[in-house]
Amino acid sequence: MKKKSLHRNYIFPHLLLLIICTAAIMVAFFPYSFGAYDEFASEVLNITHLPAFAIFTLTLFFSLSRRFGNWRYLITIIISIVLAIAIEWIQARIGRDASWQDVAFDATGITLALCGVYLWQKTDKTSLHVSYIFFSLCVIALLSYPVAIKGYSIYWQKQQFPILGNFENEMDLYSWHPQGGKPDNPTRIELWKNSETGNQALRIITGQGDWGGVSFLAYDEDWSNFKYFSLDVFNPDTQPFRFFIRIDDSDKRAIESYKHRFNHLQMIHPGMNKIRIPIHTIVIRPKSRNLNIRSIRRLILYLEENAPSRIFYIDNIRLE
Ligand SMILES: [Ca+2]
Repeated sequence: MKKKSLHRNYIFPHLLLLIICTAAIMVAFFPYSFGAYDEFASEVLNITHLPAFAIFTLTLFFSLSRRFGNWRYLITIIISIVLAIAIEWIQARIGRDASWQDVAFDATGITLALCGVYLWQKTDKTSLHVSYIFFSLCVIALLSYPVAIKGYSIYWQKQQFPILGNFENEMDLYSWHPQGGKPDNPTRIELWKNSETGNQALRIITGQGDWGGVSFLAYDEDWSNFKYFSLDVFNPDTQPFRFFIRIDDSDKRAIESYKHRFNHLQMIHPGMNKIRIPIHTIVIRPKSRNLNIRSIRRLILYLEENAPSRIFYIDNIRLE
């Protein structure tokens, strides 16, 4: 009878352990693609290290024989940490993203899980149990916050469509990213408010160097129902400058070669420049093929190679 119940007690954690390890190996070592959502998916995956390792630690602990006594804690910690480091070590060697941040998430999951087990085994005090659950939820909420904001910003960006950026809301800063310049003098961006009209625009301060400007991830938007892609560029300088507009579709060749994407050179004169490009022009511009206007992945506005540091403003980026 005792033997039977022991058997029942150990078969479940062992089975769960096997399932978790198989799932973790599939996710950690096999390539996957979420297309335009790759970056977001990898951030979500980073966070899932915490619950995954918490569950792994719990199942590992309970699948170890009770004969080990308090050694069960040490054995669990050692195996879990070795596994956490081994996953990153292997990922670094097969071209997947490996990071100490992931190991930190793993360690947090391991610590929370083992503290929980210890608390439940050593005391029956409900107040301690509740405090522990509250503390754990706070830690998880704090660590998940950046990913939650990122998820919300994607939803918010889609709600604004066909406006791609009017910069009236701080959320625009999650959609538009500075790029280029030099490592010690990178491009910076900020919302700028016109004190007379109250209108806000994006102020771009490019670092001296290559391809300084801004990029926007369009999440494979369908632009086929519109006639024009439009934007305003304000040049506070007394000299004109060369300004480039690049549009990629979701075809991976677009990122590999300029022949497979829309490229447009525009002179930006002193003062306000209202740019309006027919959608049809965008479709037929790539040298090697037509752009898939039903699946627009990326928009980049930038200055030429080795351009001097420059300040300019963009606003009302939209489809009409
Ligand atoms: Ca505006």
